[in-house]
Order: sequence, then C-alpha cells, then structure tokens
Amino acid sequence: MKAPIRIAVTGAAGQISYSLLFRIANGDMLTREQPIILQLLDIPQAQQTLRGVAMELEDCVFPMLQQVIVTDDPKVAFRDAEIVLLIGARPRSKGMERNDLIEINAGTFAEQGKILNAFAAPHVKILVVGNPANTNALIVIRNAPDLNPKNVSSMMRLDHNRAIAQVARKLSQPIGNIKKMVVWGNHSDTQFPDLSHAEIRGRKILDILPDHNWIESEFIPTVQKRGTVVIETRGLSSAASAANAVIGHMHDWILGSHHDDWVTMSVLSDGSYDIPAGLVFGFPVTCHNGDYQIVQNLPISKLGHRHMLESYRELLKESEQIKHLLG
Ligand code: NAX
Repeated sequence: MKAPIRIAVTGAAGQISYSLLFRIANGDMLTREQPIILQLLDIPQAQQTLRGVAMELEDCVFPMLQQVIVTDDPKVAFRDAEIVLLIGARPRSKGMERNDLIEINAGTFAEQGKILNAFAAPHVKILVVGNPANTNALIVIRNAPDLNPKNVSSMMRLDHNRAIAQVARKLSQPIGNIKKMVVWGNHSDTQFPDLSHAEIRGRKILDILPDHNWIESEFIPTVQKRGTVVIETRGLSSAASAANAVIGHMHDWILGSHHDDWVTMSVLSDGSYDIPAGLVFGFPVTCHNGDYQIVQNLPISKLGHRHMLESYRELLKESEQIKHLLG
C-alpha cells in the first residue's frame, strides 16, 4: 500500500467543504489507490460543526481515509501537508465593500503563507479558493519564500467549466466533445471566457457557431455573472460545483491534464501574452508530472486583448491595495 498523503483543507466546516471532503475521501481527486489523511482547519466558533463533519466522514467508511484531524490551529493543519486547499475566508456581509473584504482576508492569507512556509512539506501544492482568490494566492506566494511559486495556484476551473457548459448547451453537444476552452484573468466579473481557440472534434467552434454576436452579447456575460445568478436563484453561493472544480483542478495538476486538451489555472504570470510578470492570472495550461506549463503562442484578437488588460488592471489594483502584505 502507498504511503498516505496529508491533505489540509481550510474552511472545512463551510459549504464548499461539505461537498468536497467526501469526494476527496472517496478517491475522486487522487484515485482510489491513494490513502489519505485529512487535516481540517476552521475557526474556533466552527469547531463543533467541524467535529460533526468528521463524524460523518468516519461513518462513510471510506477505505482510503486513514485519519481525520480537526483543529483551529493552522500549524497543526499544515504540518507535513503535501496538498493544501485554502477555502476558508470571510464572506462579504451586508454593507461591506469588496475593498474591505480584500483587506480582511489578505491578513489571513499572509499569516497562512508564513505558516505553510514553516510547516508544510517542501513540495506542497497549494490551491487558493477563498476570495479574492487570485490576490490571496499572490499573498501566499510572497509570504512563503521557501516554497516554489509554481506550487501555488488559484481556482478558475469553475469559470472554465461554466464556459464549457454554456457552449455545450448552445450547440447541443456532449460536454466531452468541447476542448481547449480558456478563461483568462481574475476570478471576478472582469474574467475573459474565450472560446476563440475552442474545438469540437478538432473543428474550431468559431467555424461552427452560426451567430458570432452571441459571444459578446450572451456567452461572456453569462459566464462572468454565473456566480451571482446562482446566488440569486439558490439563495446560497455555488458550493457543489465549486467543490467539483477543486477536484478537477487538483486531479489534473497532480495526475496530468488530458493529452489533447488544456485546463485553466490561475498561476503566477511570467510575461506570457503581454501580461506583466508577478500577478496571479488565469491562463490555459497543460499539466505533466505535477508541473504546469502555460500554453504558448495562441493568437489573441484585439478585443480579447482588451478584455485581458481589463482583468489585469483590476488585479494590479487589488495587489496595490495589499502591497504592505507582499513581503
Ligand atoms: P462558507 O462561508 O460556507 O465557509 C467558509 C468557511 O471558512 C467557514 O466555515 C468559516 O468559518 C471558515 N473560515 C473563515 N475564516 C477562516 C480562517 N481564517 N481559517 C480557517 N477557516 C476560516 O463559504 P463557502 O461557500 O464554503 O466559500 C468559501 C470561499 O470560496 C469564499 O471565499 C467564496 O467566495 C469562495 N469561492 C471561490 C470560488 C472560486 O472559483 N475561486 C467559487 C466558489 C466560492 O464563491
């Protein structure tokens, strides 16, 4: 039997985690041959709920789940972790501006970055989900100087999946036929869902789509606003679909992306596509042997470039707001 992998999850008593932890324990993320230990972190006020979640995990008798650790101490949660899912963050409450939220959560991610640097496995892979996810990932990178920045990413996979779903519905195609989708930029409503490279069975979607106006008038705004519309409709923010995106993101990063496709991950920009280096930005990537590579040399239209710059400028503004935490 393989050695167990320690997976730390923050915000473990929250709604995304309640959809996620059982799927991880079932082997959906790392296969059913990989034993795991779950190290679950939440704030002191959520410990009772978290103990209840741990009881349910135990009662599922998942063969690969060796141990569940429940704690409110990030040092305990992150110790020797090889995978860390940073989901815990304060939600925006009534009357709170987006800027206030950035400030509050930024402090948490700076502290967690330092603790990860000291306590996690040196090769730990970290996914940031808690919002503002891209900027929080940048804060983690800058506060964990001993970790490889390529081992930190933030989640755009839900946006990527939402974009595929819209195209599949529009063209009445099975999901599995749609390849090479990408959502550039920030996980916010400036993100740029881009189907100009996407293919169905090797044919460009742009050559099949009868009505190109649909892209700017419906496709892009629908994907950008999908999270808000889910909240309005369900009364709660996306949880099961977010958990599903975490599973897909980590599975592909660690075990490899499909040979004739790519996925969207927010990663540290390196100057590709004229996005200046040093911000965490959504790019198309392929993954092999636990490493990602940004897909290069895709042609970008003028309009596409304008969308990407808008998202870049928003990220730059966010990073300026918390620059005192960037080490
Ligand atoms: P919930 O409010 O249900 O759960 C959040 C949990 O985090 C709570 O249990 C809370 O006690 C805990 N928490 C707060 N501060 C913490 C800290 N310092 N350490 C550890 N735990 C802490 O939110 P949920 O719906 O699960 O969403 C979690 C985060 O994901 C939010 O920031 C949300 O905005 C973000 N999302 C990001 C998405 C993405 O694609 N990147 C999509 C889904 C989601 O909106």
